[in-house]
Amino acid sequence: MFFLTTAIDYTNGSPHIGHAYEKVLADVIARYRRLCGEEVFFLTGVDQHGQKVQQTAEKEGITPAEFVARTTSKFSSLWEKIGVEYDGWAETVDPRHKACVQAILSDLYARDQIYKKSYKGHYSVRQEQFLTDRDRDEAGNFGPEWGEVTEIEEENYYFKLSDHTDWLKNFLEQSPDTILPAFRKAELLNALDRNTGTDLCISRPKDRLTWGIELPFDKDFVTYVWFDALINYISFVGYTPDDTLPEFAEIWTDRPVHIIGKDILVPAHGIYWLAMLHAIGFTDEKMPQLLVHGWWNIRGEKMSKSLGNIIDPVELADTFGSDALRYYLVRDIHTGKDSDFDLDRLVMLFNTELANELGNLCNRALNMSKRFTDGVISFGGSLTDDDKALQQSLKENTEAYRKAMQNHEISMGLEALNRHVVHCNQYAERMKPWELNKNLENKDRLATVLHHLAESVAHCAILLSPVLPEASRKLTAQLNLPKLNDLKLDDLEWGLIPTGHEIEKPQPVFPRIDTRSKEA
Ligand code: ME8
Repeated sequence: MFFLTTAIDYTNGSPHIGHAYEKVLADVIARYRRLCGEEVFFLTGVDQHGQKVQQTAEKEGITPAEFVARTTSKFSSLWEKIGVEYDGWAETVDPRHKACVQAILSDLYARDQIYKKSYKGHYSVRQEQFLTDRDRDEAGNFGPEWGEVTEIEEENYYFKLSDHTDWLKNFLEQSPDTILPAFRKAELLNALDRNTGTDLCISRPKDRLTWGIELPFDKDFVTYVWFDALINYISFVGYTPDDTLPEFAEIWTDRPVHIIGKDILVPAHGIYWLAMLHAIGFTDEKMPQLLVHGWWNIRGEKMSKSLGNIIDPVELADTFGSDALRYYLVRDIHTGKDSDFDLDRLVMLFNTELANELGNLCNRALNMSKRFTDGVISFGGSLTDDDKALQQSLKENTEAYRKAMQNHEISMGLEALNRHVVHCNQYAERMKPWELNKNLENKDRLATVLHHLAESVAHCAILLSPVLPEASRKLTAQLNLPKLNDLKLDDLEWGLIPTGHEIEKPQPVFPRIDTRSKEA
């Protein structure tokens, strides 16, 4: 089983373009692995506890439960709108999750992995954590990223993170593929060196925070939101410490892939989560891989409420369509790197690569077949060098696509697909089927050219399906071969369209985005 997860989004606000990117990326990878014939379980969801939620709900004069129910539905309805299809949905207020978190806490407490101590220090409300001197800036102050910082002294419960850091360091050093892309590993190892010897505060006293999961061994405390949230990766697939359900063993078969943004590798996933899994008995072979993506910025700046530059994915999907949004989000960024979100590029990439190139190829291939050969695709005899070159282009670009997609490099996969589409359009220009149609003697040649174009459309529809599943289905419907969508990548060999096959009447699948009408 290929088990894929995303970060679970905070429900203290509405979804933004960064949330949409991560979920679309995961959806594309899940669909790609299904296309490869793998069984996939894709889990995503929302992170509903914590101080930020409690504070925002208080400001709005409603209970945290009411507040999270409202914001959660904004996330789930966005995923439906833009075709993010998951197998499991994590909501951390779910009693199933709560029971699992409490069982893990009880187990760790019973094994002396959790202890109580008093601590005095600076606390950041925004980040919901105690700060140390390492968090001070060069001038010795706690910078604005920490928000309001107050000095407090309180008793709390601590997880013995320090028991696991030696193991973690060794494990990471010896594992080439736990952190993807690899350049993020150095950052994590540095942080780990600085972290050695410190334990993790995993509780918050109820006089400060009530909106959380109560500690099973002390009703005056709730669980730290990160300790609670990270457990979603196992609680929603049937894990319990004592009585693990068969469901869990079927899903967590080998190494799952957690997709996360670069801001939550250190320390949350790279240190806390791996150490937590080690503490509850996961072996090295079962440790997840962390696929760390970069961020979308706006004109080089971080998206933030205070800068007022947050981009709303719902508005974008309404204006430009879900296909344009999905395509842009995985096309204009290299997985692992940051990118600048640019509406002009969204429109340009859709209009050039989809409307002008792929859309044009589909329209002309299918329209000409409809007009010149009554919609019947047939093989027309011997192959010329041009035909062979087209078949070679398809072979090479499908191979490049597979390699890129296997490495989670969606943008490069789409580039390979586009290269073949461009090749086909140039082939059509050179072969001029409209000229061939003028003379009956060219009947066989015309059939061969149209067959090469239609066959390419069939392959492109399948290669496009992880990114634009709806458009892919529209294309195979026009080819009158909806069954193509059940094919696996290994089945993609020349000859998907049987000779004598009749296609449907073509309809435009990628209508050009007219920016003038959008501005009006
Ligand atoms: O961190 N571009 O939630 P979150 C790309 N609840 N990705 C972005 C982004 C941007 N501009 N802004 C945020 C949390 N993200 C925790 C996770 S997991 C057990 C708990 C990504 O709503 C961010 O990197 O702040 C993270 O992976 C995800 O959106 C959710 O962020």
